Parts: sequence; C-alpha cells; structure tokens
Amino acid sequence: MADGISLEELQLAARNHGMPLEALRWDVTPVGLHYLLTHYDIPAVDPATWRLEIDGLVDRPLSLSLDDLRSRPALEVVATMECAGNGRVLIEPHVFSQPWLLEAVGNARWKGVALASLLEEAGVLASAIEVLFEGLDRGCEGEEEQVYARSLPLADALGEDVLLAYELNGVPLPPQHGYPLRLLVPGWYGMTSVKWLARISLLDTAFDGYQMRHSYRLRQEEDEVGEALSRMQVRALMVPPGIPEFPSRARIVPVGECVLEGRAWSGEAQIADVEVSTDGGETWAEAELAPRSDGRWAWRGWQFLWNAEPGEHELCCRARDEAGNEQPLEAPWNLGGYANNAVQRVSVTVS
Ligand SMILES: Nc1nc2c(c(=O)[nH]1)N[C@H]1C(S)=C(S)[C@@H](COP(=O)(O)O)O[C@H]1N2
Ligand SMILES: [Mo]
Repeated sequence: MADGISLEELQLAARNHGMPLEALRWDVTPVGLHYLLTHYDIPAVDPATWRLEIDGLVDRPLSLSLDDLRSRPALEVVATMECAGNGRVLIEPHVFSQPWLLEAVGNARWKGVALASLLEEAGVLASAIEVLFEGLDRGCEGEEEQVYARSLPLADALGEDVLLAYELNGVPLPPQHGYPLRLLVPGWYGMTSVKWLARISLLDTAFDGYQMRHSYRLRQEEDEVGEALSRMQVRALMVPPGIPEFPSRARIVPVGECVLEGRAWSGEAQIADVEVSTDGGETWAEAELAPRSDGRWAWRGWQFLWNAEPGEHELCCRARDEAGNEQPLEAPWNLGGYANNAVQRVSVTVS
C-alpha cells in the first residue's frame, strides 16, 4: 500500500462498504454489516410495475411480477459471497479501483425461487448454451454505456441452489442488495450475482458484454484475453483480537489466554483445515473447525487458543480446501487486482 489511495477511490470506498472483520463472529451476517458493491447508482424500483422477463431461446417467454415469484415454491440458501476484488489494495503495484482491504465478504440467508425451476417452466430450447442476466442499473465503464449484465454457461445456471432471491435474512431485499430481485450463485465471486434483475435471456452464443470481456478476467496486459474469474478461491479470515486504538486501529491484546477466531470458505470445495501462525508465518498450528451448520455454501467457523506473551506479534491464518487448494503467502499480481487470497496478517501488541 505504498502509494496510498486517491479521492476517487475514497469516493468508491464510502459508497461500497466492507464487512467490519469483527462481524465474522456472526454465523449469518446481519443486514447492514454485509459488504456492498455497486458499480453505478442504486436504482429505485417500483414493485407495482416491475417485471422479470425470461426470453430468448425458450418455448414460452415469461413475464413475472414479484407476487408471481413469491407464490412459487421457495428455496433458502445460506451462502458466503465475496467480491473478486477483495484484497486489492494489498497487492503491488497499486491497481486503481474499489480499494478493498479484506472486508469484501458476507454470509447471508437468501430466499427465493430456484432458477432451474423457472427455466424449466419457460422451456429452454436445445440450441441455448448461455444465460444472460441484466440488471436495471445503468452507467458508463471503459467508455461504454451499459446496464450491468453478466452471463453464465447454461450448465452453471442450472447448478444446484442457484437462486433468484427476493429476501435477505428474512426481510425483503434492501435497495442496496438488489431490490426487488437478484441472482445468487453460491460459490462464485460476487460479480456473478446480478442485482436489480430485470431480464434473463437464453442465448446460442457466449455473451461478450463489458463485464464478461473486459472485467473479471485474470490478465497481465490490456490486450490479453485472460482467464475468466468464476469460483471464490479458498480463504480464512480472523477477527482481529483485543482492542483497537483510535484512529490508527493498532491492536492491543492483554497477556494470557486469547481465543483467536474466524471463518473460512472456498467456492471450489469444502474447507479441509485452517492453520494459525502467531509468529508471522514462521510456524503454523492447526485451528479447531466448528461443526458445519448452515449447509455447503456457508462459511465455516474456526478457533485457536493462543497464549499471548508480552511483545509484538504478527498473527496469520490460512485455509485449505478438500480439493487441495491452499492460500499463498503472496498472490500473483494481475491488472484488475482480483482474487488476492494471500494469508491475512494482523499485527498486535501484547501488554
Ligand atoms: N446489477 C448489478 N449487480 C451487481 C453489481 C452491480 O454493480 N450491479 N455488482 C456485483 C459485484 S462486483 C458484487 S461483488 C456483488 C455485491 O453484492 P452485494 O452488494 O449485495 O454485497 O454484486 C454484483 N452484482
Ligand atoms: Mo465484486
């Protein structure tokens, strides 16, 4: 973070807040503590006139009101969602965009209609290979005026627990999280889960809009095609222990037994283990995983009992998933500053 952040980045940071890391203590992130990311403006949607259109390569195009959706069988999924740019300001050289530290994550209880059931109702034609999701929010990005739009290969759209959500933690979606309806694709980075959803179109070619072709790709250079981001990489985060100093947020921990705790998740596979280091990554010891409570898409709790001795300490945590994915000590740089899942480091003074 050698070069600091600009006023333009502060403007983004003030609109798009993270989840304070102490909120890792909640199994389900309370509304208002969940992170937020909106590229353009939050649209004001009138639920009386709003419709979801399902069109393109289908037998029976659908036009559904919010009541139509609410009257269908409901599906509830607890899912961890993380922005692909989480960790961006911790990579060097600096990448100009939403300046996330590590807080662009939340774990929420989403309720809605299974996307697969609606696509079945519409009757997807054999020629369809891709599903396009269009939001109502409009803006300009890379000198292109656009609505926020992302697509998924048909097989992924039909995936287990892919949801059109109208509720978050038991209340109607708040405006900032996509009222009245959003896509929720468990296990994938947040950009996939289009908010303020207005249209779903079945296509026979890959959609190459700005958010697919340009954003959310791992690239070293502008003219490179790069690799599309999809599932969340494995990560563990801890609640910074002790108390903070204001305004520096330097942390002070009392001498003696200290419970380090946090959460871990991976979009690729279940969490296999979490390790903690209290000496800046020299030595590691296994943390205890909490029982799995909220299904396969929710983050997993962990704890570690630390005997804190006087002095300066750098605390670290890292997770591994059942597919063998591990967190790096340092993540490779890329143009968008995406997918930095390097281990978290928390400096504390024990006194
Ligand atoms: N319509 C629309 N959907 C969107 C976005 C957006 O700007 N517009 N941002 C995406 C990104 S980058 C992320 S990380 C998540 C954030 O969801 P949240 O704000 O509900 O946490 O929404 C995604 N869906
Ligand atoms: Mo994001």
